[in-house]
Order: sequence, then C-alpha cells, then structure tokens
Amino acid sequence: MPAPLMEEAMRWFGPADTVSLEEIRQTGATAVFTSLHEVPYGEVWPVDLIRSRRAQIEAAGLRWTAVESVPVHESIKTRTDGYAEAISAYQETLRRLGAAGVPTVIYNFMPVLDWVRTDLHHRLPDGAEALLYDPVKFAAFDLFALARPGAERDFSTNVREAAARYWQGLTPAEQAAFTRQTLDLFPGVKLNVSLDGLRAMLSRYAAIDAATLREHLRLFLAAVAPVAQSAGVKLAIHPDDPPFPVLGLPRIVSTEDDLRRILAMEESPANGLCYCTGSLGARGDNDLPGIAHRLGPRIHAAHLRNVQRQPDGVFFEATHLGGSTPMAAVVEALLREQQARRIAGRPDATFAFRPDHGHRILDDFRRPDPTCPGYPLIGRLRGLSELRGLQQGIAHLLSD
Ligand code: DNO
Repeated sequence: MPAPLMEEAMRWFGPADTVSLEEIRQTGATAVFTSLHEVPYGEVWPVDLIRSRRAQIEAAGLRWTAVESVPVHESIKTRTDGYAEAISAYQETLRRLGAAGVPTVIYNFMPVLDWVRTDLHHRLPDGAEALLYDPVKFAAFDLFALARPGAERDFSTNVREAAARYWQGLTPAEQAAFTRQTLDLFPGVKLNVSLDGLRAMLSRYAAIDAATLREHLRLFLAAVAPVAQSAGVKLAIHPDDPPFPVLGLPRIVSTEDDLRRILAMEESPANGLCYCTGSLGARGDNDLPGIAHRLGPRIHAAHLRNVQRQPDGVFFEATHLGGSTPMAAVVEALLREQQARRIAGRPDATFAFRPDHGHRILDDFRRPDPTCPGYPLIGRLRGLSELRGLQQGIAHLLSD
C-alpha cells in the first residue's frame, strides 16, 4: 500500500480575503486553514460565528481542517493584567471549536510580533516577487527608525555600519515608507501600530527573558492542553519567524531543542507542533528532515515553504521545491510518519499541509493585492501543485 497522503490545504483569510473559497477549490486543495480574524485577540469566539464560517467553507466543498490561529493575547505571554481572563477565553474557544469539529488549532508564542521581513517586493531574475529578510535593513529599522535603547549591542560593527549607510542613503520619504512597511507587517496582519505603539509593546517585555517567557508558555499549556485534549482539539505551536531574537525580544520556538522542551511541558497528544519549514529553515543549523523524523509523532499540521539562505544572513522565499531546504527529504519524512501512524492504528494517521506563502507571479500582478503579503493565489497554486506531485511520487515509492 502506498503511504497515506497529507491533506492539501490553503490558507484563507476569511470573507474579506481577495482570494475566494471557490478559487481555492480550483487549486485542488480540499481544506482550508483559517481563523475568525474579526474577533479581537483575547475574546471568546462566538458559537454562531464558528458555525456559520464552517458552513460557508463546507458549502464551497472544502473542510475547515485547522484554525490558524487562535492568537495568544499579549497578557498571557507577559502574565500581566487580564491574563487569567484571556486564558479562560482561550479554553472556552477550544471547547467550542472542538464541539464544532475543527480538529487542529495553530498558535504562536512570539512576543509582540508575528513574522518579520524587510522587502515585500523583492524581484527575482524570472520576474517573480518574493519576500526577503535583510539583517542590515532590519538593523536600520531598529537603530534609526525605532531608536531602541541598547539596540547597538545586538549588532556587529559591520552590520551597524552597513545599516547606517543604508539609512543615510534613503530620502526622508523613503525612510518613512520603509518604516511604515516594516510596522505594517509586524504582527503579520496589519494592526496599524505606530513607532510609539511598538515602543510601548516592547517595554512590556523589559523584564522578560527567554526563561521567563518559557515559563509563561508552560503555564499557558498547563491550562489549555488538558482542555484541548478533552475537547478533541490538537494544539500546534508555530515556530518563530525568523527563528532568532529580534528587537531584543526573547524567542523560544526556534530550534529543535526549543521544540523538544515545549513538547515535554505537557506530555499530551494535544500539545503538538505546526511544522513550518519556512520558519525553521531560515537557520542553517536546523535539520529539517531530521526534525520531521524525530518529532513526527507530535506534528499536527505542516507549512511547506522554502527559503534561500545567503552567507550574509539575508534570506528570501524561494520556490517551494527550490532554496536551502531539501523539500523532497522533508516530504519523505512526513509521509513516513503518516505511514507509521497508519501501521500503529493511530486515529489521526494523516495531517494537513499547506503551501506557506508563494511568489507573486503571472496573473497575481493583475489581481487585487493579496490580503497579506506572501499570499497571492497563483504563486501559491504553483507551490501546492509542485508539492502535490512531490508527495504523490514519494508516497508511491513508500509502499508497505
Ligand atoms: C505567516 C504565517 C504565520 C502564522 C502564525 C501562526 O505567513 O505562517 O503568520 O500563521 O504565526 O500563529
């Protein structure tokens, strides 16, 4: 028998997404990862809204296979005012999602920001646009736009000098545009943060180091993992993107060792991973196929994406099968995991993957802007199609 295939999903940002469910269906995906983006962070998700969103997805012939994300309120990460209420709200949302039959909940534990890039329209030689992270530009933001006290200690002399040259080479209008773009991307979804707003958000972490943040995650998991388990929901933590500290904030979900520590916090199958090759792959010392192999039994969802790392610390989003991560070896490890689960008779023998991000290509340039940078339709369709072929080919070879 060939290895079981992973379910194919696409991310959908809800009714306001410039990509419709009908379009997603035509990509061949059978499921979506989506969230109730309209519910403010920290609030309980209304049952009616969960039900109607699920009905809308199913009416389009798709399945709501994972919530991405139920965001973790900042008060939970900092254990400050309101955290107990926010945790109770989280628990209740998990119960409601379980009752609605949504099996997986993805979340992250990145302080303040979600993911970070410095270039949203990086042109590749073939004319495609990709997202890129340049440490020099990010240092320029940190040192000169934000002017964060102590930031200079976080960068080497070379990077500081290059950042100063970059910043001084921009006109005031370009500096303002660069600052706005960086701020807009910060929490992954636009929250209209100002520089002062960001400073205030960062100041809440002044006394929180990695050990403290880890303890806050442990306490969060102790409260929510048992609830998730009895609700029939699997929690899947998403790695830090990029997987190293930024803006002086601690990052605790960046390496295999970090992931192991998190899994050990609650030895419950409800406490698992969203295995994101794009995030983890931005570090050369993360062994992606090895992580999938060794931590496979606790993987509940996968984001498949590739990055091209450069020696100067720059990375950009490559095609899904190109770049620095050996995607065939990753897919093989994931399919072997599913095969092992089937043989062991695990009820969750399969999990879902989605192509994470995509280049802007072809008709993407004529379509409305993607709701979130990195999420154009045609580029993701290309990624999904390539991954589909790869997984079918490998599954065929892995027969038992
Ligand atoms: C970026 C995504 C992340 C992810 C969250 C999960 O495109 O992978 O924004 O959804 O970190 O909580």
